Amino acid sequence: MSGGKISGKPVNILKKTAVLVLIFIFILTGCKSTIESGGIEEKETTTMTITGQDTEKNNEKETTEPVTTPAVQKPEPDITTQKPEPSVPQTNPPVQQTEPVTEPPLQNQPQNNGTPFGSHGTLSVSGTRLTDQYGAGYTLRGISTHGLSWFPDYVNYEMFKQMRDEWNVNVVRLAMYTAEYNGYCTGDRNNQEKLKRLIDDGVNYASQLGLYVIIDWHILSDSNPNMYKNESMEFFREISAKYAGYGNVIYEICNEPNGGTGWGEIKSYAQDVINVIRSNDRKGIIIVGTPTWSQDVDIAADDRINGENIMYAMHFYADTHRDYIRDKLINALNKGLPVIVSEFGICDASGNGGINYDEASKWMSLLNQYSVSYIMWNLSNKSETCAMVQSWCSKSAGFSYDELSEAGKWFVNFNK
Ligand code: IDC
Repeated sequence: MSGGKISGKPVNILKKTAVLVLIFIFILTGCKSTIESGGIEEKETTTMTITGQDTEKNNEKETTEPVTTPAVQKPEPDITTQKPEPSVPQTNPPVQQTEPVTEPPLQNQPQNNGTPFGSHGTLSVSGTRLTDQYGAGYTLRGISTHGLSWFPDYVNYEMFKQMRDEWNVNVVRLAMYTAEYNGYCTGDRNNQEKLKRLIDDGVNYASQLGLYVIIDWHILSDSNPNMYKNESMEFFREISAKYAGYGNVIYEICNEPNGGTGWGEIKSYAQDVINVIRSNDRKGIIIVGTPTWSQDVDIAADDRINGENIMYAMHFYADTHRDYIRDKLINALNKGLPVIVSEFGICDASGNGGINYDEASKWMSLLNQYSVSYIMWNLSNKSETCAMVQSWCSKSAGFSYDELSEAGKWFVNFNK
């Protein structure tokens, strides 16, 4: 645009043109004074043409030659063609989609038509991962309730719908503690019935919405699953008989063995509970917890349980469990073990402390790399870092972004 870029050629042409115009005016008017003033006008016109500040006035002249005037040829960048900035800053990189592209968008789909279960059907285990009814790899991405006895209100249709439609969730885990507060094995009969009704509600909402649903026998302070093995067998006999035909129900038979419970003990418990489930449901996915709060998947990888459609649980809390536990997961996967992260948090293992975004991101890239399914702990407004809802928010569905905790916001952004 600067004058320095202008070559002599356009100036010469313009000069010639100006002379022609002068002669034309002279012939027309025959008046000397007009010639003088016309000379001045021409100078101005020439200047305008050179600087390109008034291209319209000189249209006629410019049509006679290729448009070489730099000012015309090099327009300012057109801001209207630039990509608009997103109005909400993206704090997380988009999730790398490893799913087959056949999965339709979930929003505004009729129930069970285009929904996760409606599109993918009953899952199986193949190699290290889940596959859908067509044999394509499928990754579960979801959220776990807190203990059903503590926070029953979040088990409702609208909540599940929001998780599916707005948070891109395809599985909900129903966590039923066995020993803690009103646990299934420590509370009374009424309490057991209440818990079974909640599970039934949860399974039905999930089924109506075409979501997968995990029924989680949430052992924790009862560190050895054999402690309540009879109750577990009775429970899973009833549950599997009831839901065998649903196709979207997944059984998690021991959340987190701990307190030194060895893999051998877990395996013998698992074999018995699996037999009970298989007497009713021949194909449903069964998740088995592993030693040390479901961290020792590498041990399970060397001594697998017989049977089909069995997944092994790996749990992590990003600020506590780092490279050492990630290496266990990598080892197990490299040995071909089908692993599911049926529970994780991005704070420390107490469920509190700060969020460790860096470690969380390392974990999630690893899960993405191997297409490992993941389920975040927990859907509640408890005043703890791992709860997904702000503690001051008493709603039980229909959350706005600001009503989510930092952990909740992180999940929603990550799982977009
Ligand atoms: C925690 C809950 C907390 C509850 C406690 C009960 O977040 O509100 O009081 O259990 O003992 C797990 C467990 C899971 C824990 C969670 C966080 O599976 O039950 O929830 N955690 O401590 N394993 C590792 C961490």
